[in-house]
Formats: sequence, structure tokens, C-alpha cells
Amino acid sequence: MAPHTGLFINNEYIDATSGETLTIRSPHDDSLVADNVQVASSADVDKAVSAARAAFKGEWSTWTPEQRRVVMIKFADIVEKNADELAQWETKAMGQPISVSRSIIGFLTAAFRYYSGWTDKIPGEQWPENDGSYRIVQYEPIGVCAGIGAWNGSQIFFGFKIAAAVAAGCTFIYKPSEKSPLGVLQLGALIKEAGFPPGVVNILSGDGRVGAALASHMDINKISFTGSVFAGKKVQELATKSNLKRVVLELGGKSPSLIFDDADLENALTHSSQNFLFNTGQACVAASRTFIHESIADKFVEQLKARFEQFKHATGDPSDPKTFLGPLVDEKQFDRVMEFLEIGKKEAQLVTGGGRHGDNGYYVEPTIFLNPGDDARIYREEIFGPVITLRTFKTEEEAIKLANDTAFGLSACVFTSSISRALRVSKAIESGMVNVNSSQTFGMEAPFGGWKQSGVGREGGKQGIMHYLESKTISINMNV
Ligand code: TXE
Repeated sequence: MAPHTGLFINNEYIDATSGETLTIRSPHDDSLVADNVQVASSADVDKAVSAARAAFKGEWSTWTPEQRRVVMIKFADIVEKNADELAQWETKAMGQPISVSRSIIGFLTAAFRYYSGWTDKIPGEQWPENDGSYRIVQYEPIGVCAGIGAWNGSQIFFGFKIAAAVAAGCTFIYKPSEKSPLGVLQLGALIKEAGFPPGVVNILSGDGRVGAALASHMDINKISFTGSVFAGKKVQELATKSNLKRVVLELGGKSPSLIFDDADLENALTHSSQNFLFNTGQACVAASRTFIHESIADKFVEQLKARFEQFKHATGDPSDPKTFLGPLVDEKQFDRVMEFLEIGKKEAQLVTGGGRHGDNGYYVEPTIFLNPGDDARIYREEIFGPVITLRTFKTEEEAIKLANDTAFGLSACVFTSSISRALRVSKAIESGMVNVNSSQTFGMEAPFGGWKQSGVGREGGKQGIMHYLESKTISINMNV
């Protein structure tokens, strides 16, 4: 079935007025996926914002928490019924192996089901009267919110942002990445089918220009962004210069993984290969800087090399359920990662990989670099591909120092059999998330997000919904 390619505003797909369209080609074989995805103009952005504002001031604000809960669960159920069709659009557009894109749909439904439970659980507060005033605090929806997503987990970003927002009673305009807009665009019809009133959820496609129009719009109260640090800073700048809209940023990372001499080696190897290579290494939480205690380093490197090389046989057509590694999202990303491979060969020892996989498609060999220097670009910068760097350490103090020596602070892994060491190191690590004897794990109930330049604010859990609410302190004079 041909996909929806129009802008989704007021529960209808409409043509953009920009006269521009996006062309999406498969990174697997350059086949045409779609060449008519509408690009929103600034007038179209205004139209979407007006629809969201009207919904917020109108019907949506009359809905009870119970009604919001019911429609959110209905949406999740409908998404589940359409999961196979939805997943294929990520696979076609960005080369995500179908097993991955299918599992990611599960995060979208989990987000809506989790936050549907929050609609009637935002308590107010009240303090004992002390100066003749009776004081209460209530939490109210911020209003019209916008979201901008990256390509690597389109449905997760949609879920994290919109489920919390609509549970809080907000309305929303969402822009998926121009690299993979189709999967999210199809969600519009399901939003309508579930019974959301017109204007509650609107979806626009287009590139950074549409993102900038959202970030600078004077009638948007909050924006949530997932993507690069570079673009995230631009969004924060525009949000500040326009109407000081609230901002949440989920940015990149260069996460460390510390493997101590008492670690379960098999477990550490699995997380440093299979889990690291998930989504072909295009994951913000990927532990791309791995540090191994010197006493087990030779053995670890040798076995990790063997595991990386095994994945060559699971690399290929992303539409094949047996494929584990797909192509990178597009030519720009492929060229970026290939350039890092050449840089890496001058900055470190190449253990395995280091080149293109095959002759067609944007496939890169899973690559291991050993002992990059402190100032190596492959050690400092987010590569966002199947490329890991390894270094060794002698002591726990040295491992913590190495782990924290980065501008990022998103996630970290600690592999050890000592619970006291796990807690000591977790406490010392400067990141928003720490995985002990695991990697890339997160649940809807806990906040997801980074320290330092990995982001601002959180998504998921109670913090995730509180970012869509404003507090209001009401003081009542007790003496009249
Ligand atoms: O991200 P961009 P790209 C990192 C990763 C990757 C690099 C570039 O290192 O190699 O970013 O990826 C919108 N104002 N991550 O180019 O440019 C854009 O349209 C407003 C890590 O995909 O950040 C898209 O919807 N919006 C990250 C979204 O921002 C702007 C995942 C992301 O695009 C904008 C993705 C602007 N000035 C990339 N410029 C993660 N944390 O997982 C772009 N956009």
C-alpha cells in the first residue's frame, strides 16, 4: 500500500505549500522508497501550531484523565496491529534490520501504555497555613509542544515525547528526521483511528529548516529534541531567542564501558559486540569507548575480534529477518564513518574491519581500534557507526578518570562481579545512566537522558511527564 506522504494536521493528511518534497532512497540498494514526501513551509508550520492551539484551548482541555488514558491505550493497541507495516518503513528508509525496527515499535506502544497510567496521577501539594495563607500547588499542562526526532529510532522518539505530552494534557507537533519520515507519518492515521480529537497530534516532515521554524515559533510553549549536539544547541538558541520555550535535549554520546578483571568475560564480550553493534552502532547510548583491565586485555581483544568478524556473516539485506547488521542510514553518514576509519588508522591500531563491507549499499565492516591516544578524534567524537575503541587500565581510579574524560555524559557500563565496586564506580561516573553488567538497557519507568553535552532534561518516568507540566502556586488569604 502506498504510504501517506502529506502533512498530518487536524487529523487530515494535506499537501504542503512549500512546493518541495523529500526523496527517500534505500541505503541497501539505492532503490526509490518515496519521492513525494511533503516538506512543510513556515505557513504550514503556522497551520499546525494553530490547530494544536485550538485543540488545546478547545475539546482536548475538556477531556478527563480517564478519557485521555483510554485513547492512549487504544492508540497503542492499533499500533501493535499495524506493527509489521510500520516497521518496514524504517527498514526501507534507513536500512534498520527488520528485527530491530519491529522491536522498536514495542517501545512506542510501551511508552503510550506507560504514560496512559499517569493521566490521573499528577498530585498537587499543600502546606500547613503559617502566614494567614492557605497555599496549594497544582500542575497544569504546558500547552502546545513540539518535538524533533532523529532517524535512528524514529518510533521511540515519537513515543517518548508524545505519550508524556498528551498524558499531561498537552497538544503536539512532531517532525521526524528527513532521513526516515515515513514510519512516523503513517502514525497520523492511527492517531485519528484511536479517537484523538483533531489538532491534538500533528506531524510535519521536512529538514532542519522545519525544525528551526518549530524551535523559533512564538506560539509553541515547549520543544523536545533528539539528535546531534550541534543541532541541539541550535534548537536551544532559537528557543531562547524566540519566546524562551521550555527545552529538553537528548543528544549524542561517547559512552564508556569499564571491564574489570573480575568481570564475567562472556557477558562483557556479548555486550561489547552484539549489543554495541545493535542498530549497526547507530545508538546514542552505544559504549564506543571500552576500557579493559590490563590483566585480561589480550584475551578480551582476541575474543572480541573473533565476535566482530562473525557478524560479517549476519550483514546484509535489512528486510531479511536473519540480518543483524544493516547499512548506515545514508551516503552522508556512510562517508562520515568511512572518513573516521581512515583517521583511525593513523590514530590507533586497527584490530579488525576498517573498510566498506561489500560493493553495494552503505555497509561498513564492524571495526575495532586499539589504544587511540587521548586526543584521537576516534576517541573523542561520536562516530555513530559500528566502530569501537579499546584501551586498557591498571586501577579503578584510572578507569574512572578515563571514563569521565569526555564532553559527553549519556550512558556508561561497568562489568564486575563485585557489587561494592559496581556501586563505587557507578557513583563516580559522570553520566545520566549507568548499566552494571549490561548495556543499553532502559525502561519507561526511569528517566533517560544525559549529563554535560549529552543533553538537558529527561524523557521517561515521572521526570518525563513533569517536563510537560507547569506548577502553579495558589495562596488563599485565610483572614477575609
Ligand atoms: O542529526 P541532526 P543527523 C548524531 C550522530 C550523527 C550526527 C548527525 O553523531 O552522526 O548527529 O546526524 C533536525 N534546527 N546523532 O544529521 O542533524 C533534523 O531535521 C532544528 C545522535 O541525523 O541532529 C532531524 O530531524 N532542527 C543522535 C534532527 O534534527 C534541526 C541521533 C536530527 O538531525 C536542525 C542522531 C536545526 N538547525 C544523530 N538541524 C542520538 N542522540 O541518538 C537538524 N535538525
